[in-house]
Order: sequence, then structure tokens, then C-alpha cells
Amino acid sequence: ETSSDRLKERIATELGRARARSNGLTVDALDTPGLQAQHSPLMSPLVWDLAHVGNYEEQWLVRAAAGQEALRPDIDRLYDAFENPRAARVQLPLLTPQEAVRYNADVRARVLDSLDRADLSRSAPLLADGFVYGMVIQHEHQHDETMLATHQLRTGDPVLAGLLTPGPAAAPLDPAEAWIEPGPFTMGTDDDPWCHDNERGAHTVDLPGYFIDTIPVRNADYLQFMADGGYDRQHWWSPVGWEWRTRSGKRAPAFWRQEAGEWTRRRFGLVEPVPPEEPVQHVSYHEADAYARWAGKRLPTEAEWEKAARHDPATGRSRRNPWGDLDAGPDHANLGQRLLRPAPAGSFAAGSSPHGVHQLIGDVWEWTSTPFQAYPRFRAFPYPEYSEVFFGGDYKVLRGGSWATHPSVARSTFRNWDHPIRRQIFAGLRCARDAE
Ligand code: AVJ
Ligand code: FE
Repeated sequence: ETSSDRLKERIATELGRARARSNGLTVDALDTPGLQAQHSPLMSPLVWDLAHVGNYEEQWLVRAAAGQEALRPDIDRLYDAFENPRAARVQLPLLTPQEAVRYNADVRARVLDSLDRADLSRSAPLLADGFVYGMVIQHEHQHDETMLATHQLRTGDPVLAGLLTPGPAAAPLDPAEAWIEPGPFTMGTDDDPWCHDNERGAHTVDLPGYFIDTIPVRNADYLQFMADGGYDRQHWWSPVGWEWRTRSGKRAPAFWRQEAGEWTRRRFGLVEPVPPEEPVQHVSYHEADAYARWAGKRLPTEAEWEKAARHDPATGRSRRNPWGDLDAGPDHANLGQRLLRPAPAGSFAAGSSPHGVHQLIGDVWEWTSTPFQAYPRFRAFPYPEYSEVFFGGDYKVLRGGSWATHPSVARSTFRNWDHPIRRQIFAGLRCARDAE
């Protein structure tokens, strides 16, 4: 068996897993009206995401990679994210759930057939090391995470299995902060075969020393901010943040409610007490920024986050992940929807960084203070709408992935971005501060 055969087997397995996950979040979970409904103006109907992943796969793996004729060129426009804003997708003549499953399976059959004959050697950049297959696998998993955000916004009885699965027990906490010594590190990558264009261009960034929290901010910490008038005092908010706070009227993370003095949260239809030791999620950038100022700290920059997650002071090298270069295993991080929630702060000692920073990967996306911008030597590949068109917009970078992010997507170089007012994503924060 050659390495190309092994890569093809891995691709086929990962494609199968992504599809099982997509179907599990759609046709296996909800009836047709539930899949066609618009659960929030922020989100697509789930049936749109389902056929969109099939259409993306058709465009990239059937047409571009295998050079085959199009199956359904007539539906390209319906599933073009730029053509149709999320709130308008419910109006479109979309495939029904059954048609979408069938279409996705037809596309997949052609992909698996042509994969056998594909040349994944380094000659053609799109196929080299299976890049375009990795791009499609990660695309499907990213939409699966988006589908989970839609499920969280949906009201009604719980439909997701595993909601009651107990998470790991609370873990003992290490020192609260890690010191990251001043000096250069390598940010971004040139040699991670399945990374996206926006992660590319390994470049040296020289940072002053700084402290970064060893754990994400917990619900218990966030409740203290709230009890201390965090939402009432403009002092801790940026000008735009305060504008958002007053205009929106928000006074707690999304999905929280106060009942008889106790804070509860709704999680995929289940109402439960807010668990104190869990990382806070469903906060906007503005809330994260205000919390950090209240705590006497600040959000890390994107470079500070990445140095804490990758820099190995013993070798001077940047690792692919906090624990080393391998993909995340179950002991490293809470990823891939294994739990439908973050794990308690301090968990996953085996996944901590050389500096002793926990849970950089998984649990909650972490807001950074950095706007989404191109790295030096950026080149859009293979299409500008993945990242380039978002550079310079009103987006902040988020890092690390959440409990809903698949291991194929979560790595220390991966860059996510969203508007600073968004709260439906599984995002929290970790604080940093300057040296004294
Ligand atoms: C990188 C998560 C911001 O969901 O809009 C999905 C990923 N790109 N389809 C998004 C993506 C094309 C993207 N994010
Ligand atoms: Fe997409």
C-alpha cells in the first residue's frame, strides 16, 4: 500500500464521517417543516446548509478536481452564499430534504469513484496532498458547526441525542496566568497541507512579554462581572461596545435567563442551571472586551494567542498544536460535538501548551482583539471568497475552535472571524495582560 493509497483511504473515511454528521444534524433530527423553517434571521434553513455542502462538493471535487461534467448547474445560484443572504434563503425554491440527501449522495458517489484515479502527487496545487478534498471535508464540518448554532437558536423540544451526557468532572486549576517571554515566534504556516489560504505565509512576529490566562473565562467569573454592574457601567466598555450594549439592551450572555434569583441557560431546548466551572459562551466581542477590562486585563491579540498556543521555548519552533504536531485526540481537547457543551475549565491537561495554557483548542472559540487581515505574502487559493473578500471588514478574529468544531478544522493556525456583535457562535474569551 502506497502513501497515496493511505491518503485516499483517509479522505474517504473523513468524507463519510462529515456526511454522517451532516445527516445527523438534519434529516435524522428534524422533520421537513423543521428543516425548512427559518429558526433565526441570522441563520439559513438547515436544508439550505445540507444541499450547500453537496453543491460545494460538486463544484470542487466533481467539476474542478475530477474534471467531470456538472450534475446540477441549475442549482448553483440557489446555494451560492454571496448571491443569497441568510435571511432570504427560506424564500428560494430549495431542494426538499429528501432531494438534498439524494443529490448529496449522487455527488458523493462520483467523488468516491474519481478519487480512486486521482493523482494526489505534488504536481497540481489543487490536488497536491489531497488539499481540495481536505478543503471540502473542512467546509462540511464548518457548516455542521453552523447547523449546531441554528439548533441552539431553534425553540421547541430537544432533538439532539447526547444532551444529557455528563461532561468531565471539574478539574483542579493550575496557576491562573502563564508568562510568555518576549521574543520572536513563527506565525502562520507554509507546510500544513490542508490549511486554508489565510493561514499561509509563515512569518516571524516579535512580541514583548505578556501574561495570558491558563484557562478561558468561566461562567462563575462572568457572573461576578455581572454582579459587579458589568452591564451598567460604561467605564469598562469601548465606545462602540457601549453603543451596542445600550441599543441591544443585552444584560447577560445569549440563552441565559434569571429565574427566582438563579441564572439558567437554554441549551438545545434543555433548561439547566448555569454551570459555574464551564467556560462562558455566547458572548459578543463587545462583552468579551468589557469583561477583560473589568478584570483589569485585555483580550489577547491574534499573535499573542497563537504564540501561546504554538511556541515551544525549548526548540524555538512553532508547533501545529499546543501538545505537538499531531491532530487532536480525545484526551487533548473537547472537539467534534462529542459533548454538546464546553468542558470544565482546567480539563485536558494532556492538551495544554508548553507554557501550561489549557484548552486553547476546543471548548469555546476565543475572541481576539485583532481585525481579520491578510498575512504578509497572502495569495487567495483556490478562490477569493473563502477569506480574501472578508479582509478589512468589520470582523474580529476568533481562535482555537469550540466543542462543536471538528478536529480536522481545529489547529493552532486556523483563523475564524465574525462581526463583533455576534453571539450565536460558540464563543467565549481568555484574558491577557502586559508585563508590569
Ligand atoms: C470561516 C466559519 C467564517 O461559515 O462563513 C463556510 C466558513 N466558508 N462556507 C463561514 C465557510 C464557506 C466560514 N467561517
Ligand atoms: Fe459554505
